[in-house]
Amino acid sequence: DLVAIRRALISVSDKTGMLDLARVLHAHGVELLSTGGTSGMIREAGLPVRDVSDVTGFPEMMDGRVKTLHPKVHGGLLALRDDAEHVAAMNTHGIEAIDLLVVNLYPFEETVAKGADYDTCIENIDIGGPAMIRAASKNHAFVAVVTDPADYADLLAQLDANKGATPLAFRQHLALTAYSRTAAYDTAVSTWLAGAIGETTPRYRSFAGKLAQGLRYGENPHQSAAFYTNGSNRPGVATAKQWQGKELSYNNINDTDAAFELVAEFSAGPACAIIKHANPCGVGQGKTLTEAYQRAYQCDQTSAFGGIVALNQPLDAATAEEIVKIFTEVVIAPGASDEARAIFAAKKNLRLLTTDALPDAGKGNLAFRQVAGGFLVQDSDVDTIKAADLKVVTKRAPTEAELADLLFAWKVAKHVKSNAIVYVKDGATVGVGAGQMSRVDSTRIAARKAEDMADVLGLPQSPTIGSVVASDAFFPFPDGLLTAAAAGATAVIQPGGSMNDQAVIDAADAEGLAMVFTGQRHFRH
Ligand code: 93A
Repeated sequence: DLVAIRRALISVSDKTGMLDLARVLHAHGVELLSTGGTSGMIREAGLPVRDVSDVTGFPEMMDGRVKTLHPKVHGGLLALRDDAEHVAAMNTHGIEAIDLLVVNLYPFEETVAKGADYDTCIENIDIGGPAMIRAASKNHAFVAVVTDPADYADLLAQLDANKGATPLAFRQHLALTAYSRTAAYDTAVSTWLAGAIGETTPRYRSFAGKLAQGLRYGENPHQSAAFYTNGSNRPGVATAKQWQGKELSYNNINDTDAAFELVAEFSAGPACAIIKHANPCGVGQGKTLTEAYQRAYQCDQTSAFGGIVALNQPLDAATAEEIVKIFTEVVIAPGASDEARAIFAAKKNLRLLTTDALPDAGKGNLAFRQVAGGFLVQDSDVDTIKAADLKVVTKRAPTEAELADLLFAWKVAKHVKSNAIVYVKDGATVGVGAGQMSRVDSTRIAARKAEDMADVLGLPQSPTIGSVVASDAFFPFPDGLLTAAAAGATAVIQPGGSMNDQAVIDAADAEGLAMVFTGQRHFRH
């Protein structure tokens, strides 16, 4: 299954490493064919090269749209060398076999990322390149195809080890990479076009990712896993710089994402979110970042152990000193001072990630979820409510302080798995109930956790007394609201919209609570 390489076609947009590769191929006695820009570079380097236009007998034309789309090229890539009819056709039409194809494509993804106009994006859709890649990949029984400069070293190692030939298993591996590349390329084109023409439900929807990292395991050790990135430059775990600590795990990546997206909701002053199992176990604002961290930590010290900490401002030394007092898995922040990094350096297991900025909480990517037989796609939940959007439904309107806490609680509730109940006091969560099948259970659990913390901290009373409470969806019955009132909440924020709204409002009035409706819910399943 070894195939010697006698003739190679090189046509690359990204010329990285191309000349070194051409030199070694030449040294192995390989004849080089190439397209305009690539052949110019090879010739200038003093290596012999034939222009594809000489092979095809046609000039490159139409701004290069037609360069390699010709039977002399595609026949040379597709012909089965052990099929008498194919060989006869090659002889009749003067088609020469091409044993190695080195192509990388017009930089379509980069062009889109730069914000280029419609016509420029169109012009950067490579047609001839993918056509050759797909042809060579189909014929991997005889042809090797390299689509990424990162694979040149492997190719050369194979040629060295096999006296200028490539083994089948290697060609199969290259074909797989090549087909994944053209699939991802076309996905980038269709995703861009859907956005450009404003079509949200194209008939087919595909997603492409680039392998960023193989992971040691998935959610559990018996699951293999990997991390793929999609080229988005949204600040977050995919683009962050890791300063120290071992590799992030699958769960770390998931939780770090949840933490950073949550803390990005708060841009006014210092804020901190601590995440466990993708749910916040504490979110706090403070005059300083240290205070924000302390207040987040105080919500649920028990759960915060081994958590993920996200900050909305660069990590400073004082906050770093505070964080290292307990075991934390990951800290992510939009920057970190040298002093803070020095403090963390002593904690070898603590991972520190920094980004250049916070993600824009008002903008998001598509979110998708797999089900058997397909996947669901939706806009990510980026809507936020302002005070002006709220409708007071009770006799008593919230005080200014309650209103500030209600809006804070609402932002947090959006990031808690449903059914979500969040008690907040003075700009910090004091009880979070997450992921229960019944809303009243979430209400009880959050209140009970707050009481537990009162015991731990030696507080005279539960911190839910005098708090406000957010519910991510409406209370279907008064029971949940009454549970919150019994825990000491004085004001409520919820979407409204239940058949029983009036009964819930009456219960709130009877308890002297202030309640506002958002008209919008934040399910998160
Ligand atoms: O415009 S194309 O789609 N038409 C073609 O026939 C064609 N053949 C190769 N683009 C084509 N290519 C691409 O040209 C390759 O995929 C490669 O990215 C690029 C290399 O051009 P040059 O050698 O002139 O720099």
